[in-house]
Amino acid sequence: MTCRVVVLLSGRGSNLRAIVEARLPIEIVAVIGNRPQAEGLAYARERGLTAVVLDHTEYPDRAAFDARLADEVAQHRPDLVVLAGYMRILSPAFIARFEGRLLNIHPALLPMFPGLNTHERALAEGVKIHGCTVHFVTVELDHGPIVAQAAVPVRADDTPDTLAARVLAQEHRIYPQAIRWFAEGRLVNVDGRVNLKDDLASQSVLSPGT
Ligand code: NHR
Ligand code: GAR
Repeated sequence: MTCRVVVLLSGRGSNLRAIVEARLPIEIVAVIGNRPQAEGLAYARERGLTAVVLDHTEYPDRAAFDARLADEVAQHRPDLVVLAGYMRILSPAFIARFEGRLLNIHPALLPMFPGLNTHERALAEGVKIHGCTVHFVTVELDHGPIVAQAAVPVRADDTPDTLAARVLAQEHRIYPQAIRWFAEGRLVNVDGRVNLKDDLASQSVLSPGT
């Protein structure tokens, strides 16, 4: 049975595109966006995917929006829910319904720089290595079990934009890879650590490369 995937996004959708273009053994059964103008939704429609808009500004509060969002996601009977540039913190009630099958890509080497504006903060701290992390989503923001990471160098003349672009190229490599591992049933969660089945030597740390 192919893995049914629902993608949540808020913006550009380049990670969605990378996932689609990786030709994974998955079926993207819906792409749901909270901003009507999100480019990622336009891309999904172009590809003939089911694209759903749920505009959070039309709901009285986060709990009401998340309840509606959870019902919409559940309707598509996902095996996996993928956050791909989804910019709204998910309420505990939402997480409870999908925990263990919720992945996020975060543009930093967690547990450094959880939250927003990660590239600006990395530059301000003067770190020499930065990167991105795929993790399972839990109630505690950007603190769920880590599935894969990729590192990039920080250059002296970097701006938030040049650094973001270097990190984004790595996001496009490791997110499809992590989703493939999930779909193949190879991610094993042991005491909050994720192991890759048949690969105890941690190939899930992906260094930058070609
Ligand atoms: N929800 C939970 N419960 N746990 C996580 O780990 C989550 C999550 C929802 C989204 C992605 C995350 C990231 O990778 C993510 C992880 C949004 C914010 C945020 O502060 C922070 C982290 C992430 C996503 N959002 C503001 C809010 O009030 C709104 C910001 C905006 O709309 O531009 O929700 O970084
Ligand atoms: C990506 O860099 C992703 O890691 C980040 O937003 C960008 C979305 O790009 N996610 C967050 O910051 C979550 N708070 P995309 O829409 O082109 O995939």
